[in-house]
Amino acid sequence: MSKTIPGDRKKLTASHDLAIFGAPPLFKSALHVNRPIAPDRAAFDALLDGVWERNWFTNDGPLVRELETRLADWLDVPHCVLTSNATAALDLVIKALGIRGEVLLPSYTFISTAHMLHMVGITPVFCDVDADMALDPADCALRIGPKTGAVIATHVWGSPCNIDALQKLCDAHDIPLLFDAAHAFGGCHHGHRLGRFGRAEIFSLHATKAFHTGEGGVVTTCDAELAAQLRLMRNFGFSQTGEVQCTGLNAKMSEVHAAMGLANLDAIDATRATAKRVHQGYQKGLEGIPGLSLRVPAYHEDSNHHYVVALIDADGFGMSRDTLLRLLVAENVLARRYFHPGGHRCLPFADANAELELPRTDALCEEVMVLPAGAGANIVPVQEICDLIRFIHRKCEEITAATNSKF
Ligand code: T4K
Repeated sequence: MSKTIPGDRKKLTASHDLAIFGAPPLFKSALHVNRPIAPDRAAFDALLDGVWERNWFTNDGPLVRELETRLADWLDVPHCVLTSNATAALDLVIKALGIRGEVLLPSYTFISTAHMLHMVGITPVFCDVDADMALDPADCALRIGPKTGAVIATHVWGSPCNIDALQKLCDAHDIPLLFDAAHAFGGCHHGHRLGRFGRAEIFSLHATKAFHTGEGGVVTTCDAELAAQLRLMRNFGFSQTGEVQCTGLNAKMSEVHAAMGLANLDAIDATRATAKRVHQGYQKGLEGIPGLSLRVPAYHEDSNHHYVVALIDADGFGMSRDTLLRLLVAENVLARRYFHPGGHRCLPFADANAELELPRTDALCEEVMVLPAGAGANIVPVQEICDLIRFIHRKCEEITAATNSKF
């Protein structure tokens, strides 16, 4: 897996071999978290030829319709509605379902959901996560009230959240359950691919996702009426005959983006196999390092393996996650913390939530480190990254002593 990373590596024998002390970085080029997979260029070009021949670039074009049909088939869900991105898709779903008041969501998720809610006048109610890092149904139950209009749970890191418990809770309160499936294309629950659960699921098809269209989103649902409404709403509320049937906005996917999706869908099996291989490589390579554990999803039957998520316990590992990140970034391993510092501590929500205590979220924000991996991960030198982390752990006392003045 390391063949495409050029150059001779420096040998790591003493702590002063690390880039933080002035040595050259271990990797000549930056290793990113979730670099996009580029689709086969010939397949993409062939699809674009058709776009040029038809001179039809957007507005529910044939490639958008073909991708919707193929996604419905692949995900085994009756309705797929493609959009310009997942954030716009969520906006449409909220408006189509007439959701108001308060919406429960995990604090440990991408800030776009809370911002979208805020922008449409809904109050996000931040909840804590469970041991699987996903929305905790028990904490949700404590925060549901008469103003709660919906629950939006994230299938974080590509595997399902606790769908069954959340559905039970929402059914008991007669409120819609939506899933933010931005991370989770290809994840499975009870042997079914995600996409058919809750009232609707919303996938991001951003370039960094397990399956992508460059920019894009897709709403999947078993609700035919909702799907029809979303189709109108993504196109300013216009029907096929040009009449305005409801309020809407421009959330359409273009033909060029759909072409990217079709070309990527052709390669999805290979993409998934690579992601799994990389994940397994990290599992093996990082095994037994004290204070470092890889996230193993509790509810997953088949994660998409797109994210490699490590937890760093500062006492056990010998240094904090942030110190380790600095050392890795200096070596051009651009590992990242994620969803930091948690939605309830971000603008514009921090003041209103100053007293809110979400201990698991806060702990994750201190401990999570996402490693270079994902769909484009066939260029990630997994073993070398693992060896580097192991070396840093072995030398942590020496490094800490020498870096005390730096950090
Ligand atoms: N819900 C959740 C749970 C989400 O994670 C997201 C989006 C959403 C909802 C909303 O979905 P969308 O409305 O976006 O469809 C990225 C993405 O912009 C965002 O889509 C994503 N989640 C979020 C978690 O990640 P950044 O700022 O953290 O990463 P970015 O774009 O800098 O890319 C990551 C790395 O990939 C970079 O280090 C550089 C590299 N990269 C990126 C791009 C775009 C490349 O090498 N090539 C590229 O073309 O936001």
